[in-house]
Amino acid sequence: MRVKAIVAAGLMLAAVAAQADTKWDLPTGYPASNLHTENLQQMANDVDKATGGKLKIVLHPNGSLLKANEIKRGVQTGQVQMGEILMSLLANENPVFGVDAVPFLATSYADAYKLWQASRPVTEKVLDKQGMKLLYAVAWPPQGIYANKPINSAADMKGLKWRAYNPATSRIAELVSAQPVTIQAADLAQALATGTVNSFMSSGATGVDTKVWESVKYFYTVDAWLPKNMLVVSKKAFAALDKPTQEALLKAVADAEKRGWQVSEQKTKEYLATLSRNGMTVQPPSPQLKADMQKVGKVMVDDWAKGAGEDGKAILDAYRK
Ligand code: PCA
Repeated sequence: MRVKAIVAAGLMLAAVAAQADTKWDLPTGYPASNLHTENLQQMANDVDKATGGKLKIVLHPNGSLLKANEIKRGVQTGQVQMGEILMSLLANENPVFGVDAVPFLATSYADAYKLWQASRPVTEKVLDKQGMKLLYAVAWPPQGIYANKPINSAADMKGLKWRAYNPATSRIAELVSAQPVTIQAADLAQALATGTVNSFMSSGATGVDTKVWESVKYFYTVDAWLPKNMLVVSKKAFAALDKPTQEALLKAVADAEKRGWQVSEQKTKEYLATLSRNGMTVQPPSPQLKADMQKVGKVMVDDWAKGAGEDGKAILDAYRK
């Protein structure tokens, strides 16, 4: 009798365990209202719905669980199951990750998307070797120059206290003789407010996220590149899901990738309008500034191609086809 009861209790526990919801943590480096974060939240909601609550993905925005530069390691070491990462942040590890931050290689959404299609297979391969599965990538709006004074040429950038967010933006500072300091978006408002930095390159999105007009007054729409955030999952965590849940996740991320690119492009103008509305001067770069930045871009494309070797050549060939 007692044995039977114990066996029954054991079976019940096993049944409960099999049904228990899986909870995943998803750290991101950007605030909840950011376009990428909103897109991720919708993806998480879609997965929740499609799996009847079996897979719950909990977002941790703005570096609240892991800082932007810690997220990849967090996924690799199994501390979290998923993570959103600024791809070009990893360019020192492998130049393939930095192709979307090479100035003037792809400056429109159409070209950025084409570049992504050209670089996706290699990117997937590199991540796979590191125990991660690439789920999607979505572009940020085009990158321009923010500064606390008018900038009409590269000479005007000399000596600026320049906030960098990846190796490419540090390199730009070197090439124009500005002083680079690496600061991730979550700490940017503070760094501007305290005068640690007075200039940087980024999108209108990050300008709005950080209410940049409280510190800087000029934005030049250089449209130099469109960097991407990518969503990755630990292969181990993914393999532990049952087949229908895996399929629901893959469907939700495919939808999110499509939606993300559309929303990013749609919002580009709105962000610039918000900067203007808050008193900023928003304008295209002067011909001199544009020419100077293109010179910087030329040096960087050549450096990139050299550093990225065969993989890089394959990406550029596919992109230019
Ligand atoms: N915003 C992020 C990365 C690119 C962008 O547009 C940032 O400034 O950190």
